[in-house]
Amino acid sequence: MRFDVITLFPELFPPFQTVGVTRRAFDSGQAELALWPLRDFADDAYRRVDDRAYGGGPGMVMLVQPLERALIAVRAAQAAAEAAPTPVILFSPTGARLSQPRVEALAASPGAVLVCGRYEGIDQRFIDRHVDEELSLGDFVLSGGELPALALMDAVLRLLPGVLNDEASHRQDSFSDGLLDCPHYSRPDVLGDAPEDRVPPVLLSGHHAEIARWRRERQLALTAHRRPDLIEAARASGRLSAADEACLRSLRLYS
Ligand code: 9WO
Repeated sequence: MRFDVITLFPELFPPFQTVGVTRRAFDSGQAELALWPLRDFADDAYRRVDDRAYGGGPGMVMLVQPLERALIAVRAAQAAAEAAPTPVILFSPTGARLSQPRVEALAASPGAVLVCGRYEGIDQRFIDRHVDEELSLGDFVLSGGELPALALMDAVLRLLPGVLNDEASHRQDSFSDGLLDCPHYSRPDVLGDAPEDRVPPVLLSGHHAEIARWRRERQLALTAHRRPDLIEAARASGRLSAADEACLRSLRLYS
């Protein structure tokens, strides 16, 4: 898995390579991150990478040519490493919403070139010529594409084999089966005097089948309450069992 990141702020990335499960992906050699500081690809003495927008208005636009020179350098480095040319992804609120199925597909791919926008945006001609996919994390505006790039790499790298120690832990994640995750508890089993201060007794019972049933019911209840759209999607793709449907019916009786 190889990521090439074109950015004005490469210094935002190294910490990500030194902590947690993402560190494991890099240390084991399963993942590689190449940073391409955009300012290195400016062509004038002022290292200019932005200019005013045609048509006027506030804010600056990222110039096409430094971005193209950076992308040419990425392609040369990939060729020199005998690595496949990877698709170019841009992060923008106008993109398609990133989803766990898209993350899973990327985790099974050779990687991507991540272009991080700054200022008011990128000259449209770079997007038209070179960008394969625009991705959004949601309906909000950031000051740059770097945090979305880090978020995407985090989501992808944790799926690489051997990066999370516990194989089962991503099958249980929110979204890995299209439902929200169940609540989690650890010690102490009693935190205070209120009923909510106690760990649900079933989790202390040692009855694995009952615990699994309780967790599935909590997943279904939470998802039906917070994200009914996900229940519909799971139903439409045949991911709800007869027992799940029975559970949802009884939740409706009690709600
Ligand atoms: C910003 C923007 C705002 C409203 C409608 C469309 C838009 N496109 C962009 C854009 O591409 N901006 C560039 C990247 C330059 C400014 C900072 N950028 C950015 C990316 N801000 N917010 C994002 C982003 C990316 C993914 N998910 C949420 C926000």
